[in-house]
Amino acid sequence: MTTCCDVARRGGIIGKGERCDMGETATQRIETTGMHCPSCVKLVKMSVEELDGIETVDVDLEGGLTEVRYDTSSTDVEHIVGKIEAAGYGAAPIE
Ligand SMILES: [Cu+2]
Repeated sequence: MTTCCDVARRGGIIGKGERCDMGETATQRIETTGMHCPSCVKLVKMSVEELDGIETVDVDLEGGLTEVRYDTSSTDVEHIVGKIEAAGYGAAPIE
């Protein structure tokens, strides 16, 4: 689902980290397995960023951890996990 915030973000009306006051921002940590170099980190990051409503993606190669801040009205954990898995890595949300 594309929101007005996404449209505004793409059009450069609001910055990447900014958001409208519609949706809630959630932070999800995801155990990410199978990464072994900085290219893996980039791949995971780019894959997740393809989703609408993603605000920030931080990937920790050493710790095997991806931390995603996203707009709950645009996407959800299942979609994020699906993107990481589609890129060829293991993904398990951490409670
Ligand atoms: Cu790699």
